Amino acid sequence: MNENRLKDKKLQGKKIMALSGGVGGAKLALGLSKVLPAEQLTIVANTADDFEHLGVHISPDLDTVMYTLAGLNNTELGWGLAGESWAFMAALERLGGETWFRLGDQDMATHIQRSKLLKEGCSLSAVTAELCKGLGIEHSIIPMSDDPVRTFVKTAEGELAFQHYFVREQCRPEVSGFRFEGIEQAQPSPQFLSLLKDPELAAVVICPSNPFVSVEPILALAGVKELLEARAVPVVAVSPIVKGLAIKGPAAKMMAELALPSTALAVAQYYNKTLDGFVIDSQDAQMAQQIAELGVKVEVVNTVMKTLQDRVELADAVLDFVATLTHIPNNVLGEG
Ligand code: FO1
Repeated sequence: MNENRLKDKKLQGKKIMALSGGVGGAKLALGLSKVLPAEQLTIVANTADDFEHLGVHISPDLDTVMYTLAGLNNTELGWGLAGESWAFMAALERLGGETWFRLGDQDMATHIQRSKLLKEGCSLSAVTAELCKGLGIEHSIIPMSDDPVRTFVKTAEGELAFQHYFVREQCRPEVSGFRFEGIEQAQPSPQFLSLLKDPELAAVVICPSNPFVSVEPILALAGVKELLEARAVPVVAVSPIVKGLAIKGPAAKMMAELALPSTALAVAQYYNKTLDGFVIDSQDAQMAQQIAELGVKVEVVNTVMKTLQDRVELADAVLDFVATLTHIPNNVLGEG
């Protein structure tokens, strides 16, 4: 299903960049990978959820996107690998080790191999390329940065490292804000930066990930928003909120705690000036007008992705929408 289905000639041969966090974003990334050939799609994954744990470097969002595009992802858990076994966890438990962050036996191979290559001085970009090759992934999946950026969640009990908040405390603490440690020093990864500057870049798709903790770290990197602003390249986001609920993860709860209405409109307002287009679910169609009043073009489609077909259809709809926002002077389009 990898034929190049870009109906609209404006995008043919052009490059699409997708920004993705974990589960929700990875679904659309998969859909895009089924519609776009490898040379036309680059997925930039959030790395601010990364953490050192049990002596290994873990990159959850990179792994979720990689495993999803490799068709190996665990659909019950939403993370990790399908058909996983947990002998390592059981053995660690017996030794009194930390088992709150579940690490499957096959998944451990990823963390061990990544950590070994990082210790040998490889960049996270180079490590990711190696792991993708091993998993037979053709499309480019790249980290947002090779420098450390770590999300800290501000709660009434003080700051929590992201995985401590998300997994160990199961998102229970009330959130009052976020801090991305290292964001001031971190640079976009080399391929991310060159794609942002690439004249062949036709659009940026912000996948339906958590805006605050999965997408914001990517946009907050030095120069990213400025470069997006400077280029007449449409930026289109797919709402991660449908009918006031996040399909997966704590986005709706976070919005409530941040005194933001957990609505597609509030997400559009959050993305503010960054967006040219916003894709909302048919169940939120009544919000389209209010969102359009922000100066954002709105597309109303089914955004709930249950099947592979849903993922492909949403990808198609997003790319068709992008094409309508792509203003390429006619003389560039050539005859016909
Ligand atoms: N999420 C959980 O809720 N519980 C876990 O035990 C857990 C383990 C885990 C291991 C590897 C990995 O790549 C992801 C894992 N996740 C787990 C999900 C992870 O916390 C989230 O995917 C991201 O950090 C949020 O996008």
